[in-house]
Amino acid sequence: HYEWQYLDLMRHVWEHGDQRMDRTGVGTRSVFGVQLRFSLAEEQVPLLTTKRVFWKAAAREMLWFLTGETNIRPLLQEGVTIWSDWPLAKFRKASGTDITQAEFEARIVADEAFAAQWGDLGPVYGKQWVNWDTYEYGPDGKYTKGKGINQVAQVVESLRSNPGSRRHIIEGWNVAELDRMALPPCHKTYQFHVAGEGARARLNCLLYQRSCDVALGLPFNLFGAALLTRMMAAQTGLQPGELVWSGGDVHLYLNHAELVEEQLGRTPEGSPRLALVRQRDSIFGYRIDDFQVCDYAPQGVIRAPVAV
Ligand code: UFP
Repeated sequence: HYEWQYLDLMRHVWEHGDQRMDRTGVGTRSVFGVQLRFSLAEEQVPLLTTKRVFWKAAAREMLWFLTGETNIRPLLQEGVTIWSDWPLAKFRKASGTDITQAEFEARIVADEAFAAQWGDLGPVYGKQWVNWDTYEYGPDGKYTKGKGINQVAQVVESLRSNPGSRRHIIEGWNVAELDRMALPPCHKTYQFHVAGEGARARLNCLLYQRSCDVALGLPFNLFGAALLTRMMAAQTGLQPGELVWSGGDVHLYLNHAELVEEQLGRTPEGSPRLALVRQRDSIFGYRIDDFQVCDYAPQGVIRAPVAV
């Protein structure tokens, strides 16, 4: 079962990881440099069965990235709260209040001006993926803003016109803008690769994730990458191939002991499948109802605190 790779990684990090203090103050056990591989053929998808993963939230987040949006408001309007922690912490600090997360989120949804001021995450994934800033050097010797680069559209185009290229890359790590981002990208580089030829040509994806919370981040990141690869394959007439996941600092937070113990006591069961039930004219045209997960009967949710 594909999921043993995940569980073995979790066990390895917990038992052999290097214990250290981290940015959040929680502390982690960490290993450096990991690779996992999952087949995406025949609708296979690396969705965990040993706990319920809210894959629709990951799918909505992926669609939100593709819109280029960086404000949490559209996510909250769809009930997705995974990005609330960072703006909430900022607002609490600035306002000196201890507003609850639910109150903060309700205000973002209800009040557009408040959302504009407090709900924006800075130039995170969406901005870099579909509208990477460019600058033009004018005759007056000054730089002006040029047209933004849509990396996602460019990769779709390059997969169609030049499948053998080794340059099919979507990059989130815009060095000049890191300091304005709520969180510098974790899943920072997606490289696509076409293997084989003709009707059986397969689309592979390698995701490089610089920093990975194995318990709470990775289950989402694997599903998101698989979904992106499936949309890319559908848009380029390729068969889904393999997802190769590569992690830099791969860690477990010390306050995730209960989750680790619970999850490592479980055994993977069943093989969920991901179906794209509608073809769209563009990679930017998909909607949540276009995705269906079948045969997914996961074991129970395991709750654990997020380190901010
Ligand atoms: N993290 C993930 N996946 C994500 C995401 C965050 O694992 O998609 F947005 C985790 C990794 C790390 C923390 O524990 O969030 C980011 O902290 P840092 O920037 O210090 O690496």
